[in-house]
Amino acid sequence: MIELQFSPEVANARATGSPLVALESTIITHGMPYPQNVETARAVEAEIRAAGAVPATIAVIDGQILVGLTEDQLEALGQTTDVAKLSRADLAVCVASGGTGATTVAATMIVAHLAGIRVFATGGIGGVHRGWETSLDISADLLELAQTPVTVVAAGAKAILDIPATLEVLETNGVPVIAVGQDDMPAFWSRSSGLRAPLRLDTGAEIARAADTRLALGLPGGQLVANPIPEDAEIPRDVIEPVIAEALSLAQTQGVSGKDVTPFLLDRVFHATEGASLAANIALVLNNARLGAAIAIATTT
Ligand code: PSU
Ligand code: MN
Repeated sequence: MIELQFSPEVANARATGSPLVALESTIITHGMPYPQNVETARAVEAEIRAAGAVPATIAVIDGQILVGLTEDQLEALGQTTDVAKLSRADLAVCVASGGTGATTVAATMIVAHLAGIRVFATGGIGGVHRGWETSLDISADLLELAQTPVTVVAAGAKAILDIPATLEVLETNGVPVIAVGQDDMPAFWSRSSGLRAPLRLDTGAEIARAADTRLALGLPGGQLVANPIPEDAEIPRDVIEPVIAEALSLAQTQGVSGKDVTPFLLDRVFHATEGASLAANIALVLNNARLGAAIAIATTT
């Protein structure tokens, strides 16, 4: 049995039964530039503590699966430029070979579940990429949601994706997609994707009850909670869409593929919007952290 390494704060929360919220590390290493990545990671942790829960940032360092990072570990991870991006397929090889890597949504869900943590907050999940007809690029995050019982709070799927196709794959795999406080499916930097979300709930307590009910029904898998970015931070769809289109065509010309696609697109959008996309990304992650804490607090079992 592989031992998880709990930080003192997380170990204490487990001993006292305090509500825990898992956090991923790929958003730190591949989703944002330094130093905003580390500052955001700290701010997200602080937001969760202020809301009455305990943050557990997950990563693999020197083959150890860490649940909760110290200040130094977070800083080191944020500064390193060649950290591996670990999804379901990569986790075991990294641990077995004593490697270091940042966990994606899929790998973070796996570790959170091993640690008994039922709620996880992030920015946007991976999904079905535009051009999937030829690339077959479908994020492992979607299949993880189908099988691992963790509630993932995100601002929808990233807008760089094919959102209708992403919703179809989630539906096929029995994943509840729950918009919070509105009928529309959010689109990461924008509050609306122009599509109706499959399901809607309005409070953290309702979302926690839905997760408990899923377990009681014996249904495997998690839930995707799609929490719209706060109004004052959003980038309207008609502003961001041409930027995404340009980033996508550049990715195609340069032959970017596989794991590199998402980080490449996020970086291009960041530069093209002169950092506005990063500011929006930070605002939405903080917003998701608050909701994640509320769900964790309302989770009983
Ligand atoms: N959310 C963000 N920024 C990110 C990611 C999510 O705001 O960088 C990461 C997550 O770790 C997610 C991954 O699991 O991007 C998706 O990568 P891919 O499309 O290669 O599965
Ligand atoms: Mn992919």
